[in-house]
Amino acid sequence: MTSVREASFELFRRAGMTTMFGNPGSTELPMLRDFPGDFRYVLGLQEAVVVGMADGYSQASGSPTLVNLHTAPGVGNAMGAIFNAQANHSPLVITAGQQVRAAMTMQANLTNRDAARMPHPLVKWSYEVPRAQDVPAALGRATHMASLPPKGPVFVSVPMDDWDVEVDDAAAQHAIARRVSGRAAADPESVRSLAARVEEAKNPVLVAGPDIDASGAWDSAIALAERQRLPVWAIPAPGGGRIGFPESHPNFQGVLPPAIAPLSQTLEGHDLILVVGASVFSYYPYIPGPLLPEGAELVAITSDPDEAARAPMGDAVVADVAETLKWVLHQVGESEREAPPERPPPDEPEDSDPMSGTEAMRVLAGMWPDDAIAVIETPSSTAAFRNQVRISRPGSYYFAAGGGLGYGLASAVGVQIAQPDRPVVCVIGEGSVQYAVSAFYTAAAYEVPVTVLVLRNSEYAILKWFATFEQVEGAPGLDLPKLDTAEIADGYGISSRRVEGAADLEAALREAIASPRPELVEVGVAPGMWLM
Ligand SMILES: Cc1ncc(C[n+]2csc(CCOP(=O)(O)OP(=O)(O)O)c2C)c(N)n1
Repeated sequence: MTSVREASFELFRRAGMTTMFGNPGSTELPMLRDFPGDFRYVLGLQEAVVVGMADGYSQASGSPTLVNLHTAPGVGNAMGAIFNAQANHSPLVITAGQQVRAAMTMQANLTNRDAARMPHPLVKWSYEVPRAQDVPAALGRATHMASLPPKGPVFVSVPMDDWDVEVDDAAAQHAIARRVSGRAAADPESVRSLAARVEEAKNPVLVAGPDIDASGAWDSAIALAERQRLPVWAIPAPGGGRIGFPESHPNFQGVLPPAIAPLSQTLEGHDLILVVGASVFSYYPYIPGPLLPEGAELVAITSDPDEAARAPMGDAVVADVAETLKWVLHQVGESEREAPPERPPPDEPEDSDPMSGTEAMRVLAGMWPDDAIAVIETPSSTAAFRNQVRISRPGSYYFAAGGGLGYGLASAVGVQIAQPDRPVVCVIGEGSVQYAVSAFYTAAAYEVPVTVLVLRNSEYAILKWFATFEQVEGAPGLDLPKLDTAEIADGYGISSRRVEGAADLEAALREAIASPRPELVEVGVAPGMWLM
C-alpha cells in the first residue's frame, strides 16, 4: 500500500524539491510525520519569512521550491511575500494544511473556509483537492504549473487526514513520472522580422530586464549589444528583481527612471526600443507624459503572455527569452554603428558625518568580492548601490520586484542556502529589517553565513522623499528613533557590530564576509535619499 504521503514525497524527490521551507502547526504535522532523511526542513518563525526565504532559494537555485504553511492564518501571514514571489516569477509550490474533511463543513477551529480563494489573485493556480487520493496528482500539477513560463507561485490546500489515505498506485506512478518542459520558441517569422528591425533601425537601444538572468540569456544579451553596438539600459529599479546586463560593460548606460515622462525622455533619439525579459514598464510614481519618445517604436520579448498583453504600447514576442535572443543573434550581422557613449564612473561622495548612503555604497564597491551576490532592500540607497557597485555577473542581484518589504532579509537567507559557496550580502534599511526580522533566527539556527549590512538613518527616508514629491506635509510615523538592529540581531544569535566611518565599515565588512557564520554590520548614515 502506498500512502498519499509516500507518493507525494516521491513526487517532490523526483522534481528535485527536497528542501522544504515551512512553519508547522497541528494541521501540518501529519504531512511531516517520519520526515524522510534525504529531505531538509528549513524552519521560519513567521510565514512571510518562510515564503521570502523560499523565494530567494528558488531564484538562486533555479528550481521549483516547496513551502508549507499553517492553514488560513499561515497563508494570511504569507500574503505580502506571495505578492512579491508573483512579481519575481518565483516557482513556489505552496502547500497548507486544512482541518480534517469530516470537520470542514461544520467549520471546526482552524478550518480554512475558502482555502483556494484565499491566495487566489497572487498565484497561478489555487486548489483544494476534492479526493484525498488525488493529492499527489494535484501536487504534480502544481509543480508543473509553477515551473512553466511565466514561472510563479501556486497553492494547494491539503486536509490533514489525507496523508495516510491509500492512493491508486497506477495513477500515482503516472503523476510521479511525468516530465513537462516548456521553453516555447518564437515563430521563425517574428524572429526574422525582429532581427531585421534591429538591423535596419538608425539608433536602436536595448532595455534589459530580469528574465535575461532567470532564463540564462546573459551571454546572448551581451553578444547582441556588442554586435549591434546597442546602448543598454536596465529597466527601472523598482520593477526589476534581477539584473539583465553587466553594469560595468562599456555599452551600459544606467538604470531607467521609473516614471512615464522621465523614462521616455531618457530614451529620446532612439527609433527602436528593444525590451528583453521585462514588463513594459513597472512605472512608479505616476508622472504622465508620452509613452514613447517621438519617432520611436518598441518591441518586447517576454515569456509572459500577460506582460505582453498589458503593455500600454509597442509590439511583443511571447517566447522563451534565452532561445529568442539566440535566434535573433544568429540573424544579425556586425553593425557599422558608432559605439555607444561610455557611462561616467561613479561620483565621489562628499565627506560627511555620519557618512552618506553613497559613501557607504562606495566602501562596499571598493571591497566587493567578484563572486558575491547582493540582496537589496535599502530604499533610499538602492540607486547609489546600482551606481557604485555595478554588479556584472549573472545570478548576483536580487530585489523584490513587487516592492513589498520583508523580502530582503528573508530571501538573502534563502539565496545563501541555495548558493553556499558564494558570499551573500544583504544591504538593508533598518526599517526594512523589521518586516522579516525573525529571518535572523533561521540564519543563526542553520548557520547560514549571510552578511547583513544595515544602514541606520533613524527614519523612513524614502517616504520623506515621497512626501516632498507628493506635496504631503505633516505625515506622522516617518521617524525611527532608537531602533537598535545590532542589539536585536544579537538576541537572535547573530554576531553583530556597529560602526561609523569608512575605514571601520570596510574592515567590518571584510571580516563579516570572510566569516563562516551569519554576521551583521550596522553603519550610521545621514538621513536623506542617495541617488548616485
Ligand atoms: C510591506 C510593506 N509595507 C510598507 C511599505 C512602504 N515602505 C516603502 S519604503 C519604506 C521605508 C523603509 O525604511 P528603511 O528600510 O529604513 O529604508 P530608508 O527609506 O530609510 O532607506 C516603507 C515603510 C512597503 N514597501 N512594503
